[in-house]
Amino acid sequence: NSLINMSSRDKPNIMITGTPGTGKTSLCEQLARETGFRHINVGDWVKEKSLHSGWDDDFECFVLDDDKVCDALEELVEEGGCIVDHHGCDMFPERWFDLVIVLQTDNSTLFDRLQRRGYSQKKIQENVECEIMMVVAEEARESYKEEIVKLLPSNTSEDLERNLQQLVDWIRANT
Ligand code: DAT
Repeated sequence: NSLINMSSRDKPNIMITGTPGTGKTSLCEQLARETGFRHINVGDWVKEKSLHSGWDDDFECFVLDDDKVCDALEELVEEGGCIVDHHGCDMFPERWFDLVIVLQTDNSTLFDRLQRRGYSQKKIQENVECEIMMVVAEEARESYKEEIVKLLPSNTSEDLERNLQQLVDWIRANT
């Protein structure tokens, strides 16, 4: 019943979302390698194809142009077999995804990862608060059917391994 959206594609699509630093890209890269699914890192697409309307000095990030992003990804995603990696999930059409994974990381672990990434104290604090308030989890629940949204812990390498295996199994069961 998780395949309700798959009317026009043979392979499912997975959204991997979560606050920056929760481990989306690490998981997506390994998942793509193991399954042959295509990893779409939305942030990279935005930078490479200028799918934004400038830099936001306050939030220290590009201001995404949602319409441009969706137009750019539409053809690929509608074929199926895509793993979309982004820190937000409410800008995409609901029909695109058969499974929406929200990665979650404990505050102090997330803090350390973002510090290692060289983020400013302000940006670290904003992201840790976003994680505490479960902003992305809430966004996922509001944007997709409850039964396709899964929250997964992403603190340790064991978590990463377990999440990877679970998703590999899900893809094999649904292709
Ligand atoms: P994101 O794509 O969500 O911003 P990332 O994949 O770049 O996150 O990971 C951020 C850092 O944390 C990176 O150095 C790898 C590490 N990491 C990711 N997932 C992890 C996990 N489950 N356990 C330990 N470290 C992890």
